Amino acid sequence: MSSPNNIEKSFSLAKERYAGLGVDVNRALKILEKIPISLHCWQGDDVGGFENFGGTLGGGLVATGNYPGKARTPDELRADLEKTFSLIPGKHRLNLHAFYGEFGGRKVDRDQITPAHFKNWIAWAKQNGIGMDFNPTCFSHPKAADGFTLSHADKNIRRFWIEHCIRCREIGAAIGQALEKTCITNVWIPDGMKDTPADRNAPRARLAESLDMIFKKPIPSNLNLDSVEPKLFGIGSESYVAGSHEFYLGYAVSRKKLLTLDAGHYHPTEGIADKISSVLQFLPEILLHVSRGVRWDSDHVVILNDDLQAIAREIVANGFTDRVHIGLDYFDASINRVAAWIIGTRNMLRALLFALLEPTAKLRAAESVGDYTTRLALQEEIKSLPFGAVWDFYCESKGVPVGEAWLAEVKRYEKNVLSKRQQANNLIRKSN
Ligand code: RNT
Ligand code: ZN
Repeated sequence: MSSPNNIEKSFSLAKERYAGLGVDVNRALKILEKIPISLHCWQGDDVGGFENFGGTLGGGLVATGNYPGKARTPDELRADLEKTFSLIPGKHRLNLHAFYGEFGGRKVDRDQITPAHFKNWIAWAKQNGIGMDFNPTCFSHPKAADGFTLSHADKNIRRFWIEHCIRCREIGAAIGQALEKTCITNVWIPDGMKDTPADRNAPRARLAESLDMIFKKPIPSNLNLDSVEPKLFGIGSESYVAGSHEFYLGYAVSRKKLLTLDAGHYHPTEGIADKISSVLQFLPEILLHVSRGVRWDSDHVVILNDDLQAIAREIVANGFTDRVHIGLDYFDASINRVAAWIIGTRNMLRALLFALLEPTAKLRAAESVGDYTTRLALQEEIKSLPFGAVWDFYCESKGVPVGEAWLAEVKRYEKNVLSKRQQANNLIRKSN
């Protein structure tokens, strides 16, 4: 491993190299430290939640693997998140789903939740100085069992989910108020059909009407912003999804809502990077669910691949860092869950840093005179610039492990904390 001295030396050489291309490395780092990543709580327990009526994962979401040590309580999940945050440079956010409320052993149905059920989460976020985002949970519930929620043909079921979403916005506003940081409340519903529908229109008409009811009450935009998340198909909704891309794009533009672009929600070779500057012509702000689909919307841990770099590049090169809110959305139960968070978040940050170190002015100058040869040559040379030295220095300057050193800390945590949880599980199983 590099000594602090070598890290500084490599950094200063890297700085010079980038300066030669007109890139101000210190400026890049100043921008990077102001970009929060919203960490999705659901990586910590395989999208399980803390309700007390034993639902199973639904809505076409599938978490595979049974790596030991998943969080079983809010305190365990918070401990895992604290460990995660301590190994990632910068200040970030927590993205919470409604079924992670604390219900004190009681059955509190989704249409009954209030900010009080989230007071420990809010206090914890405040203590840690982080912002929060929020999500209605319109899946893993008996009233979502037939695959429809806000677009359901049954008025009572629609009413139930509308009430849930209304309450979630109120909770979002309470979060925004308490933390003095705007909360984004993102609505995603699974509604769709496995096989060819006879009526594609009616569920969409009902969905638009339900959404209008949910968003009827104005909430100050400094407290809560609403976002809507499209999807083209899912498991069990292969032939039809009511909340498709065009549906929600139209909805967001006409109702002045944010649009959530999830990297796994489009056709397998269709990325979201190119959508960013398209939709931002018509929407002031958007939310991203950065994810990685392998052959389908499989929600693999985000890796530093071309797709991720393209996303970061589009945000940074266009100066959209204030208009694009970055959240992660994946869940892998086959590896250490804390490591999964850290790997994905560090990759998101590395992609952003890589983009911040791009000599964009040079690339655009070449492009503007039609010199596509220079553009391509530079785009390729950039790939072997000393980016790693800048990243290492950034981690070091933020007091988090450099390079793979974070892994030893996670292994220690696994040995001392996570593996004990599994033992406790075994004990419970044996005594039954
Ligand atoms: C599902 C959506 C949605 C969920 C989370 C748990 O396809 O991506 O965002 O993953 O709300
Ligand atoms: Zn998503």
